[in-house]
Amino acid sequence: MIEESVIAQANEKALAGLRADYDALGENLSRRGIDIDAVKAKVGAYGVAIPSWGVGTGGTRFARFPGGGEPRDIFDKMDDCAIIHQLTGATPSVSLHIPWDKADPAALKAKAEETGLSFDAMNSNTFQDQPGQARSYKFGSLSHTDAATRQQAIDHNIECIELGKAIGSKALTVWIGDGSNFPGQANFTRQFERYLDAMKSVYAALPADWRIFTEHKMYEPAFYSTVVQDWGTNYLIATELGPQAFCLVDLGHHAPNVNIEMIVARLIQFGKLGGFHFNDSKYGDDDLDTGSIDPYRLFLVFNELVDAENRKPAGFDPGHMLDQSHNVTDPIESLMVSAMEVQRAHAQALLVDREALEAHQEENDALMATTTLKKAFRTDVEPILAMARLEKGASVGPVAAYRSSGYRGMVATQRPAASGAGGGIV
Ligand SMILES: [Mn+2]
Repeated sequence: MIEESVIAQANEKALAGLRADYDALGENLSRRGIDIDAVKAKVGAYGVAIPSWGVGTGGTRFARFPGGGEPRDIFDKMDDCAIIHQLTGATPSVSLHIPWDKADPAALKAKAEETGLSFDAMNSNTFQDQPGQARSYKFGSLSHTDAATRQQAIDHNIECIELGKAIGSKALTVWIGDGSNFPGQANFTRQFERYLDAMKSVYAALPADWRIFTEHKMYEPAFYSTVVQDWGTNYLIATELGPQAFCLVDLGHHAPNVNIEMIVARLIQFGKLGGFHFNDSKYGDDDLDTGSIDPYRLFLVFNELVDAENRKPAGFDPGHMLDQSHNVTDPIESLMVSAMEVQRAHAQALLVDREALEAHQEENDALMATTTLKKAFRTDVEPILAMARLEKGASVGPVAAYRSSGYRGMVATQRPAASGAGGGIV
């Protein structure tokens, strides 16, 4: 961990300016009928999970350029995740990917205790073959034409649940690469029937207090058809499986310009929104840092979530996780900035004057309705985020504190340079 005194000294230097900015914003919000401390309390209570695979340097299908001091295993990854949470106060949990993060459950629990982190959703992996694996996933996993291959994929998912049970996780996220590359290669209906049958076996192994999240993705690695390609198919799956099954929305898994916030609203309305993989994209599943391309879209997603929180629909409890690939930045810095971008969108959405918005909607005043959203989005909520961090003992300026701590240079001396193997991007 980073020396507390390093963080405290930097915070001390920033305090007077932050206090002035916070008070000025508080006065502005007060005129708008908003209590800044109430917003800060909600921001402070918010957490987004870190994907274990996000702390390593990612890559593209062309190349990967490893950075220094990359984590060698899940224990190094959890050390990096602990730094992210120490500095931002916004990332209390880590999501494991199996078999990449497979380890002795007692050792994982001990590491969680040591780092103060908990375990978010488990993630299964049937989109690549592991050394010594009996049957290949080249032509699919849970929807494979061969029953024994499907069973192998089912067994792997159940193994993920078992490990998750031992370390206190409460959810399994399933994303498969199954699909086809040529028209005629697969029978859409038979393939989806096989998938549903296999998923019913996985669902049957869920503990009563667990949820299963299925993640849709339009294309890649299959480039002609994908078995779980969009939110409609995802909704069918969650409905077919039962009340513990929900849809996971990865922001990058849609066609460009798709109205993701509306998909979110639909899934909330019908009680099937399971959670998010936050990231950003320009062209496809780019896995760019959250909020780096289209922060307004992120705000609009949170606008739907805050709207739902206010209405409190039964069972509404979506999981929040980052899922991105850091190819040209230090992953710890990208994950800190991304976690704060998610918090920012949440805070901005909390500022929306919902009473006014509803009135404008009722009166069909399109201009004033959209201006109401823009007014919240345009508000610089940084003083709220920074004050929430300060009060939690985290850092007012996480990236600057991280850089001055020398953490990356320190772990680079302890962790040998990794090979050029591809990063996991899901
Ligand atoms: Mn994802």
